[in-house]
Amino acid sequence: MKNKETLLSKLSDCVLEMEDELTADVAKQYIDAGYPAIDGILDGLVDGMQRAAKLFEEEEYFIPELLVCSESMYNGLNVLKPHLDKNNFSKSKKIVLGVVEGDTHDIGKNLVKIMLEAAGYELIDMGRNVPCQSFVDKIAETNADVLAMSTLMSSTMSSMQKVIELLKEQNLRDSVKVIIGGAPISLSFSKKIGADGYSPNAVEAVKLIDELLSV
Ligand code: B12
Repeated sequence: MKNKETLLSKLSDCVLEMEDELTADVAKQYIDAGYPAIDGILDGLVDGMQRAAKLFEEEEYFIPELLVCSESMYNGLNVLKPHLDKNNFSKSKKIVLGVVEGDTHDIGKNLVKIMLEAAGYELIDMGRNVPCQSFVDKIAETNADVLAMSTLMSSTMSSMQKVIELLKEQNLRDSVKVIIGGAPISLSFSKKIGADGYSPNAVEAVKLIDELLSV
């Protein structure tokens, strides 16, 4: 049986090296060996995606490579996700989640969704490039407890502020907690625009929401 570290680095390499189908096979070997799905996702698949992102910044990988890397990552996720330790108690709390207007980066948002679902929350996923007013309409329609917005681009960060302003104008701000995240987001930006919180990754996002809702 392969040891955990070997399989984790193989998972990471599979994503980086665009091993589309092999990623799922290695993920199966990892699960069959009895290792925890959460580590396989974060220390294997996400690690590979982060290494790919670094090569993109260094202009060694370009958009087509990144797309195949993300496809490999999703192939592995499909295998690992059903094995995440689920909190079997539904928390009876609803979260509206989406990527803001102008931005189509959704890998991080999808990871946040997976972790929150595993923690027992009900997720309403609005996808990516979501118009500001659509977030507000969805909060009004669903009475959700939390609005979670993601962006990876500095040019679209201002949409988050716009959504908060719209919530205020439509008297909905006090009925929903707003959290934000994504690579260019910081705690100080979150405070500046009047959000209730920020977290740097998907695991911390669960803790943040648990705290905000006192569950
Ligand atoms: C993959 C990628 C793409 C893929 C996206 C595929 C997809 N479906 O998502 C493709 C190739 C399509 C793409 C396209 C573009 N991209 Co791009 N892309 C990236 C790249 C390399 C990695 C992003 C990623 O997936 N990271 C891995 C995930 C796991 O991390 P993450 O998203 O940060 O998410 C984690 C946390 O941030 C957090 N989180 C995320 N969301 C949320 C939300 C909440 C509520 C919380 C609490 C936490 C949280 O939790 C997540 C998991 O732990 C980044 C570079 C980088 N280093 O980030 C550039 C980058 C984001 N892209 C960039 C750009 C400019 C573009 C393009 C305009 C084209 C171009 N010229 O390159 C287009 C965008 C078109 C558009 N309008 O949307 C720039 C943005 C620059 C900026 N600061 O504004 C970056 C930074 C690259 C660069 N340095 O130039 N891109």
